[in-house]
Amino acid sequence: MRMYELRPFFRCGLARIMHWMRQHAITATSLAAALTIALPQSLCAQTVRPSGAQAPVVSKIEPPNWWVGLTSDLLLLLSGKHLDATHTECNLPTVKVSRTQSSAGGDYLFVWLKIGSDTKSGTLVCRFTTPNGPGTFELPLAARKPTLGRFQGLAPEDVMYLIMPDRFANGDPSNDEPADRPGSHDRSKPRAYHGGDLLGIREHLPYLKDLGVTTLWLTPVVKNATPDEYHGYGAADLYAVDPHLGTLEDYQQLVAEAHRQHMKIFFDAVPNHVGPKHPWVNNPPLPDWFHGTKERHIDSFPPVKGSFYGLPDDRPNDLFEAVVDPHAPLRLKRNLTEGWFFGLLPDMNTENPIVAQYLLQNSIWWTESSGLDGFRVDTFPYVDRTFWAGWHAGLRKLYPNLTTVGEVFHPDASVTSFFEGGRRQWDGIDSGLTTLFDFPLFFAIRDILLHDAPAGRIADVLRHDSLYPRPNLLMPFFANHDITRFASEKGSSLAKLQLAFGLTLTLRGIPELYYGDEIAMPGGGDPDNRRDFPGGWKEDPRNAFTPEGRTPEQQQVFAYTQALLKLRREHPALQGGELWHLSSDASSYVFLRQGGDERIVVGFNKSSTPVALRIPLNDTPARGISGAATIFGAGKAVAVPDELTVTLPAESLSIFSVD
Ligand SMILES: [Ca+2]
Ligand SMILES: [Ca+2]
Repeated sequence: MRMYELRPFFRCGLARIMHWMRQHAITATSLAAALTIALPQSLCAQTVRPSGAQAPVVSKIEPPNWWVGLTSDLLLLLSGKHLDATHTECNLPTVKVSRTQSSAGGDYLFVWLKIGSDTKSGTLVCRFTTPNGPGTFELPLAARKPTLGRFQGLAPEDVMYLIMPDRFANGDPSNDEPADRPGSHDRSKPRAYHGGDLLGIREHLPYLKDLGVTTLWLTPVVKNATPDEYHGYGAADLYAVDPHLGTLEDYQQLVAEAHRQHMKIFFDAVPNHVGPKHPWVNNPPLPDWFHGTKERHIDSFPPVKGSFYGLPDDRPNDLFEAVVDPHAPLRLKRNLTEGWFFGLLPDMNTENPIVAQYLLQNSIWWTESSGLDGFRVDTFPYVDRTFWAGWHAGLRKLYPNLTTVGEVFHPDASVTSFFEGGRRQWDGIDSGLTTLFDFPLFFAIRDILLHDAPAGRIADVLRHDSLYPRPNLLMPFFANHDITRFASEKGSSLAKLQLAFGLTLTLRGIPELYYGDEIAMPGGGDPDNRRDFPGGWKEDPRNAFTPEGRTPEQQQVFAYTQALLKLRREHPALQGGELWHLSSDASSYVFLRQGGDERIVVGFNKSSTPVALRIPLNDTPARGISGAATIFGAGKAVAVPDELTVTLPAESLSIFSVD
């Protein structure tokens, strides 16, 4: 028995405990042994659990702990039974209960606290009165850790790497099938848990550092409930790490160790919905906790068939277009923000201020608990914009450097750019979002390399950068966990995969890579695109985390990616430098990156034959150069002050330093 489990008994009175000890012939000299003796619940029944079957029971407190000097307001959500509190007060004079509200027949109690700035760390003990007797709850209040080196946010030199923790590396086989999740683990089933965990990631930080990435985005680590929620997007408890992945301490240790190795960790936040097995679904804390109910709700599909905007038939009609449209009636948008995702996932009523405060506090709790550096924000357009404004304002007040990256899965920059924060849109709202994954560029890269689209599509995407407040923070990528692996797309090849890395790591912005692409991992659509990293399990026949464990093809792509990452690290122009188009046509795109004291030219040729280009420079920032040297790839460049002659081999990307 741990010490804190004895607290309710001591609270019921030492005299009673002494009496019980005498009755059971336990002497004072064996008092210490009481720490390991299970004291009977009945001992304190009259004080902790008042008479009758209706006595209040607190089974869960969210958040389970907090910090002094962090926020002055705190909303607690107590779950349990018979929590119809009529009066609540706490033991610290600097903490006031400003309001309470019980709901769902007493299954929940909301408690609003005002935490004075002079509050000392310790355990807050609160007592409440109900018609059926009193109850108590406790809230540990800790001092904040020093903030130096935590909550860092992204910088131009960063490169993000997306990991699905269940599929990366198994550091602790003992948690593969937690006791309360029987039958959930089976590596032969693509939708079951495979055993990867947080310790596995921590153990492989040196591999990631050697590859050259700086920032890890982990798909959600919160507790899920069904056997096929290995991906983490079906939260059943927003205040717990899924036991397959480890513990909160494992998450804290991962962040701390990443920081020690000068890496950053991003948390996948999903305020839009919880999983279908969350206890709230059958018993919500408030009647309007969700948009609708399990039995009666709208879904996230478009209410109209065909394209409302007259777009080509092959462009899927989606609600994102209506949401950014200042002329669209609400009925065209409501399914997006209030519908249950895929008709399946319970949609949080983020317009309700109590829900909004719960969700903001949850994000603060993960940040403060771990020191994480930013949030990848799931399903960003599916949540009302007023919520995002408040969520970002609340986070930024505490963590000004924290970066948020929104998922807006859409090919059109006029849609994606609308969601970036930093300015009020036509609705008067600044979403607060730092930046976005560059989905328009993702579609262009795949179309160019795999579907015969002209190379000039890159310039076409980039000309829309005028729509974004901070285009240099956009996140180029060619893969994530929702898309068929590049290596398994029809028409793919190792050469094309390398070109996808080449473009992603040299175009403007902060790149995102998907685990395993650096070793050309294959895989079809979800969940086949989430296979186990070979070598992450000790029983694996090959260990691709090591050079000797890689096949020649795996090593080829790994070495290519590693070399590009090293080059990006060594050249500030490739990080935050300005980008200028130099030449663009159906088969090639040549661009300049200029930053600090250096100028870098990148030449991309998608065609199966070499190209030779004479590029005038006199109206570009590259004018006046006197030399060019190849620093990556097999291309050649010759410079005269007003012209650059570039020769690019078939299916290649070359990088030149010019001066
Ligand atoms: Ca494991
Ligand atoms: Ca929603």
